[in-house]
Amino acid sequence: MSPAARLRVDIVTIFPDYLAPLRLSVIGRAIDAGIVALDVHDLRAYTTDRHRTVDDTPYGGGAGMLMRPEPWGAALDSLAGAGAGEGPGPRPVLVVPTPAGEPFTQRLAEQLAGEARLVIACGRYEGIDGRVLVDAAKRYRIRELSIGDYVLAGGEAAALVIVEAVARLLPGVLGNADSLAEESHGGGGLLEGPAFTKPPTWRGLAVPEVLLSGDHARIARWRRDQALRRTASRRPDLVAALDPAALDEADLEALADGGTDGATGGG
Ligand code: JD2
Repeated sequence: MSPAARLRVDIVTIFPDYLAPLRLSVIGRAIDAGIVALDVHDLRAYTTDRHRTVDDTPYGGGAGMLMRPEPWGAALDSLAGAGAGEGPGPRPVLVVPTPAGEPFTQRLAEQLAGEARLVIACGRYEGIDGRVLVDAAKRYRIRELSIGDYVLAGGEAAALVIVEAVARLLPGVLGNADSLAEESHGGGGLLEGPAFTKPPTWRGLAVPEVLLSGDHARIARWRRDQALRRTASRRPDLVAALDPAALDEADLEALADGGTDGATGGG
């Protein structure tokens, strides 16, 4: 028998093909390497009527349709006890993408990357009958998550986002261990500034001289200035969350610049 994957992910959807891109690129290789075990399940397989119905009209009226509870109950019952998560140990996490969810953040991605199992319930229409998660809470730890303040047509695109953000954190998924270390330490709640590769001049545009200087202290200062200016310009919410005690004089100057013209991140 092959060794257990680091993370098992079961996704329930009425559009299984929507999740096919997870088998490409970085996450696809993690699946091939046995680090991630991915199973996508068609919700309609859990219907019992001739027409495989998953939707119905909302009680109390209102626009649109809702997902009926019965197929969801059957699917989630079936997956709660399946495979590695069976028996003792914590209940598996049930991730439910919804525009009414808690914001999905890097911190949450890190938490989920520490789990052995995730089940992701992708709704469609105007969402899922409200009793489904009340009932599922007996067998799962439920996380209703939103990937951002805009409205999608269903949970599948959010599931793609969440699985990619979580799986890339697993040991062995990214080729370069430095890229993760840099995010958690060098990042420090700032947006990254611009980056450049060869050639040194392209279409008349030169790479900033400092990056070719070999002066590592000057390069670090320049990069931090760029990050601060860009963050001040684009994400004042992130600037407000910075620890003022962690900012030196040069930092404060860069933040003041960014507030006025940092939109291009240019120097
Ligand atoms: C979803 C819909 C409720 C209107 C299932 C939208 C999401 N950040 C996000 N925006 N939208 C979603 C999302 C997730 C799941 C569903 N809909 C459509 N639901 C009111 C329209 C149905 C996330 N995560």
